[in-house]
Amino acid sequence: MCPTNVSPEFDRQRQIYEDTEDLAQRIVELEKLLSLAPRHKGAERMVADYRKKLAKLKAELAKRREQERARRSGGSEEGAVRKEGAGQVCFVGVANSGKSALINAVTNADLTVADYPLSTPSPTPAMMPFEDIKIQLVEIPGLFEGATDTSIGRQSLTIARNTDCIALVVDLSQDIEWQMRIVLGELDKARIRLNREPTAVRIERVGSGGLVVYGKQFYQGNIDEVYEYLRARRITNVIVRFQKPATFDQLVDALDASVAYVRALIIATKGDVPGSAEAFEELRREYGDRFEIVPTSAVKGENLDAMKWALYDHLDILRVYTKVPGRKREDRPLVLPEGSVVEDAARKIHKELFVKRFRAAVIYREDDRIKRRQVGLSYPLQDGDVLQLMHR
Ligand SMILES: Nc1nc2c(ncn2[C@@H]2O[C@H](COP(=O)(O)OP(=O)(O)OP(=O)(O)O)[C@@H](O)[C@H]2O)c(=O)[nH]1
Ligand SMILES: [Mg+2]
Repeated sequence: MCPTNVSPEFDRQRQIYEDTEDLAQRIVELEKLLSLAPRHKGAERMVADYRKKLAKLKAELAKRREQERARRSGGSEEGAVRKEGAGQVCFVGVANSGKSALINAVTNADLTVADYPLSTPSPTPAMMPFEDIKIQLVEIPGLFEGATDTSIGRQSLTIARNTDCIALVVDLSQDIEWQMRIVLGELDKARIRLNREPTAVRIERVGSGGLVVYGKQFYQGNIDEVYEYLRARRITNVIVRFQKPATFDQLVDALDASVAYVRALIIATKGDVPGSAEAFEELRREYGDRFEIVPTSAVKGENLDAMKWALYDHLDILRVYTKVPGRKREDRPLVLPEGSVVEDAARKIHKELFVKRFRAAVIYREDDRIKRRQVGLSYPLQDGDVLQLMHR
């Protein structure tokens, strides 16, 4: 590399970078080095070389992580929780945050509630009856720094990555910042992204055509690093579409099939303890724009209905009650993903009869001025709809 006029800080950082062996740390040091790099013309070449190096190191790290994951997924399934009910919510928090007490308060479960850590040693499911359906709640053993590196932590987080919703249980009697740092940190290490937009970057692997990037204006950074990263990972034919503002990290996530995007909310608990109002304010100030926050107290049974509704809302499902002409509606609703239309319900009941030989559908809506309306197969359903199907 040609000698360039550089600052003493840069020189020092270069030494640190060159002496660092750990790959992840090397990346951090190189990023620091780049931030200290001179901006004049004579240094351009050097900076470009370092940037290429950085892309290579990141690609190497991604590859190692993938290998690690492949190794781990060969492990046992012991302690796995079978999904049941209309949807599943994982209760995640530090030890003693009050997860078990909350779950006991809204289910028939009798989990151990105790003031020592890890009183719930493995992932534990319970069923919560809610508005004619059942929602499965799973307590994930208390997280701690480094939990992802333990076998029980990995097993627990595998459940969390495949769940429908994560409830972050925050204890208003313990330090808020500390809890959030631990919990968000471990989830992030497990490649679980909360309330993140998975559609900001779309990746399409193609057989030929080279590297094509659309929506460059959305990329928040130097677009060269995108090409460098792809080349360094030996991805030669791909279409990358930035559809919304996106960072380098989002690009890396999008290329990584193992990243999970999960809806999440915060359940703030122990609202009965002194000082909890201030703690709740802090929580709202720091995290209110990223998460819905429901304040509760398991001990006093406060706001548990609001919690149930918030959990339900985060599952993004609809309840649709079917009805036979001349009879009352069914007691148990069909459960469909939000955004479903009449045809989705018809398919679930009896495809031959109600889709292929569809004649008409009638929807009854309680909170509607029009109480009864005749609709077609493409009509969007709403939560609580009563649906009557007729076939030829
Ligand atoms: N004041 C108050 N204390 C609570 C509340 N909920 C739980 N606790 C207490 O907090 C401690 C921990 O409660 P658990 O429900 O066992 O907490 P956990 O998160 O399940 O703990 P682990 O399973 O060990 O991670 C116990 O001493 C509970 O009595 C609450 O709403 N108010
Ligand atoms: Mg517990």
